[in-house]
Amino acid sequence: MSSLFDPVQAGALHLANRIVMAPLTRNRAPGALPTPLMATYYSQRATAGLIVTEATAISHQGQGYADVPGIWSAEQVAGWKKVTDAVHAKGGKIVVQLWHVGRVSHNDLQPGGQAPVAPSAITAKTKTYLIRDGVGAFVDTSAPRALGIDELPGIVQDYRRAARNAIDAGFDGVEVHGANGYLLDQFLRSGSNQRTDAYGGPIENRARLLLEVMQAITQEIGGARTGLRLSPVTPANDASDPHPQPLFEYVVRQLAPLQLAYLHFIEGQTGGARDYMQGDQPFDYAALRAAYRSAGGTAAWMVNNGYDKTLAERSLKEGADLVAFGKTFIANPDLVQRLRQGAPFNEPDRSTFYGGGAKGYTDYPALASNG
Ligand code: 8OZ
Repeated sequence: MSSLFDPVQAGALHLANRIVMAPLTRNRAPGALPTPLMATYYSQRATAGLIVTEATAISHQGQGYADVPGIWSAEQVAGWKKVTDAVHAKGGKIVVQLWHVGRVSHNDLQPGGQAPVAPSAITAKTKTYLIRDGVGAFVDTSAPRALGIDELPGIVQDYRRAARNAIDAGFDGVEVHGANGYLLDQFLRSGSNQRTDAYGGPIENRARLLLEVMQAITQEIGGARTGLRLSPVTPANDASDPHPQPLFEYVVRQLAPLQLAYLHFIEGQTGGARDYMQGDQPFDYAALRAAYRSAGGTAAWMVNNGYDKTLAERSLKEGADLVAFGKTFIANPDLVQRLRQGAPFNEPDRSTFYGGGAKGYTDYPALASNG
């Protein structure tokens, strides 16, 4: 039986262990540019089997928070190259998480101060994060406008270009952010998608944009370098749908032919209850995986949300291939070693999660090296 510390192949990615650093928004990229400090931060965590970067905007329109990085310009690609070089120098593997926030944004963050875009003109009951005069604050998201059907090919193209940029920047692959109530999840779920065209209504229509994006990216860089994150029941960012089981089973069956590197699931409420429900039945993750496998899907199965070592090992026994750790990785750059030794963990400091500099970012201590 495999352990957390055994290597695994995820598509084209050969990973030294099954411990993944989850994507974590840190708001330390002013002007959407990756910095040398980010290279230090990620390289400190290079013993993870795989690092998934913080969510990274595919376009200016895809931005929804202050000081999050992008991957649409040559300058951003050059900044990311320093990050990937630093991680690779330490023997690590790193993919970039590709992000379009949709309605979870603010006019102040959008090109020309315009309204954010969404499947439908429904404001998300959630907050975003702005930095004004150097002071960070959570503020209500702005009212979005509904995307015209003629605008969707451009968004697919933005994802495709971002994936190409990721390879040019030296990433081992990409993870598409299809979770947590951002654009692709807004299209999937009925609470945010009330369109009456080919992208709204029945499940096949609501899944269309996500599947077009996945097809475009896998054509561009190969399925074996492409992962996807989904969160079937999370209420994050006002996401809602009363019937998640058939929706997400449809999605994974459609993804099976793409031979992705991995599928990444947030189980339950992001950062919260693992047994959170939407609709009237618990979500059945085993049935989801069975639907994917019986459709021929070969991607590694990555799980996330509130894992500790015991739960992680149980999950591997039950058929998961990879386990992503979030907040624990913020505070423990050498998490792999600590899990292996059963060493205690540093506690994360929430006050430095979003924004700031080295404090609470690159200054968490590693264990003294034992040789
Ligand atoms: C925390 C703060 C801002 C964004 C997500 C990208 O929830 C995020 C995010 C998390 O996926």
